[in-house]
Amino acid sequence: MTLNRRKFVFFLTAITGAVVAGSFTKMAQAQALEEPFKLPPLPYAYDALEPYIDAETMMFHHDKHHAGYTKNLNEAVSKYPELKSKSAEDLLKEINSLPADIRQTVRDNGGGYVNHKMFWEIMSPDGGGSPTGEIEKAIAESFGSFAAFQEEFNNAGKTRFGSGWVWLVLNQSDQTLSVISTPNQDSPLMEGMYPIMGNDVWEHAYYLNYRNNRGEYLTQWWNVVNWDEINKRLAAAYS
Ligand code: MN3
Repeated sequence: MTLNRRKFVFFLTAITGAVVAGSFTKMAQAQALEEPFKLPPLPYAYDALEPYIDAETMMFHHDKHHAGYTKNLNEAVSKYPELKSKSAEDLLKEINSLPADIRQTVRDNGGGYVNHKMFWEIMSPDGGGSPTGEIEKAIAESFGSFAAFQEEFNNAGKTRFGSGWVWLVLNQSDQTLSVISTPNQDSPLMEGMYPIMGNDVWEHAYYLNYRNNRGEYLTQWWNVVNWDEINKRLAAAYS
């Protein structure tokens, strides 16, 4: 009797456990389906890029701004289940064929989601210095020298009126590299270009530390540029 009772309790516990585990799995699956886009964690501490980018800027930029774009992108696609299985990058490439009622929201927030995912990765506390590897060659071939490239990039960032981004892109039509800037959160992917690297020139990216001096921010930013990651993106651009 005691044994049977023990067995019964054992099975009851096992079954309850399985049901609970099963419903957690279902909840996780449902959540993944509801919210396909996840805010990636910062790959380093908030203060890792100091003194060039301060911890408070990083905290607000990642935890508030990037989190906001992620939330709004998930909300935008929530009523179109067929869009939830697509990558955010694919949504941007197809921006002009998305349902009209969410097109602008995906443009702004999908752009913000993808742009910032890249941004954290192409910076590093071990970054800075001159470009290395294939990107060094590509910059020399396309711009003459690293200094000439930096000048063009900084100038494009400085003269972008209002909020936006400055980019080094691969034009997929003719396989050439160029420096461009885009307004708001517009991504080069929307124009058939691959973003190899980009700097955020929204005031939220620099105002606490540099105030209105965007030019100084653009100059100092090179101290945290992660050339290893940019080399990976260059390879991806050509693939
Ligand atoms: Mn930003």
